[in-house]
Order: sequence, then structure tokens, then C-alpha cells
Amino acid sequence: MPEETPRPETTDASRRDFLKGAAAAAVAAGALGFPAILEGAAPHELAPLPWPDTALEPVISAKTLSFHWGKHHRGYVDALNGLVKGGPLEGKPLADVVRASAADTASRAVFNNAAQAWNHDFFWKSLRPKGGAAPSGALAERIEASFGSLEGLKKELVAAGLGQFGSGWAWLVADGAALKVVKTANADTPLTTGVAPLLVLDVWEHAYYLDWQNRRKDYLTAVVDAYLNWEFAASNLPKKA
Ligand code: MN3
Repeated sequence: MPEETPRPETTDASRRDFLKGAAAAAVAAGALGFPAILEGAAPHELAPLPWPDTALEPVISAKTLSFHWGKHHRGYVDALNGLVKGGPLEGKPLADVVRASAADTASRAVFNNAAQAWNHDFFWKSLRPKGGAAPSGALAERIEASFGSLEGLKKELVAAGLGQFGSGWAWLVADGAALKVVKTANADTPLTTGVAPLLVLDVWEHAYYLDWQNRRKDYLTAVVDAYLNWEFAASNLPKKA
């Protein structure tokens, strides 16, 4: 076998032509007054992870991510698309689906899958490879005011994650001017409670069991120590508190 197999020149070009054709067909359909299927009712999509799947090793392995993102998260997105198809929530932004279904006990399956899809999107963004910047500016000031120090906040996050019996989430939220640590069970999310989520930790067993088995505290401590994305937290701070 030659060392380098040249890529067939036609592959990318034909894909481009196909995409151009599909886009043209969509425009044509719109112009003809067909329902804008490609716009209005676009299914929810599984966003790619914001870093390579080995970026958080050894704390969160590529193997864990292959299941957690590739199977669990994808499963919530796929289930949600099936559940909302043809109904009034089809094509609505994910956060709107979470809020709309939260109040309606008949929509529990929609809420569970929508909230899990939203929570996981938020979780991946809450993480970043080791070595990033510590909290600064307004976020650092508010952490100090609410928890005494960054160490104080980290301790509360670990305690909340450890204290969540069974499956759930541990969150840093902004409640007015104050920052708080809260925990939620199963798919529940502070998105529906009027506070602003800043960061989240997944404490479902599927988040850590392959890497840490039953040692939830060690998983939480390792993540909280060095893998939290404080820039993402700062970007979620409400402008006026
Ligand atoms: Mn999870």
C-alpha cells in the first residue's frame, strides 16, 4: 500500500454540490409556499463536545464521553425529537420546551428529555481542560461575597453533589446579587425556577462510574479542582443583579 493514499478529488466537491442543491431546493420550496420544514420545525441537534474527547483525561475519559455524550445525551435528544414531532412544541428552542413542559404533568416525558438535553449541553460547557483561568472580575467578587472564597465555593459544590441522593445535578446559580449552590434531582433544572444557572456538575452515575466507580466524591473533587470553566460561568452572570 502506498504511504499516502490521495483523497479522491471528487469527494468534497460532490458533497458541496449536493449541499448546494439541497439549499437551493429549500429556497425553492419556500418560494413556492411549501411549509418551511427546514426552518420552522428543525429537530433538536446533539451539539459536538466543546473540546476533544481526550481533553479531560484522566478525570473524565474518552470512554466515559463515548457513552455519556454519544449514547446518553444523544438518547435524550433523539427521544425529545420523537416526542415533540407534530405537536405544538416542535421547532421551539430547547429552553422554551423545557419551561413549557415543566408546568404540565402530562408532559413529563417531554420535560425529562428536554431538560436532560439542556442540562447536558450546559454541563459540557461548564467543563474545560485543566489549566484554564481562575474566576476574575465580577464573578470573583461575587464568589467571595457569597462563599468567602473560591475554596469555600468548591467545598459547597462537592458537598451538594455528594449530598444529592441518587441521580441529579449540582449547580452554581445567581439568585439576584447572591450566588448559591443548589442541587436538583433527575432531570430537574434551575432553568425553570427564575435563577440564572452559571455552572453545573452531573452526578448521575453514568457521569463517573467507568472512571471512578462508586467514588463520587473523588470525581467531584477532581472536576471542581481543575476542570471548571469559569469563563463560561462569568458569561452566564446576569448583567444586572
Ligand atoms: Mn449525564
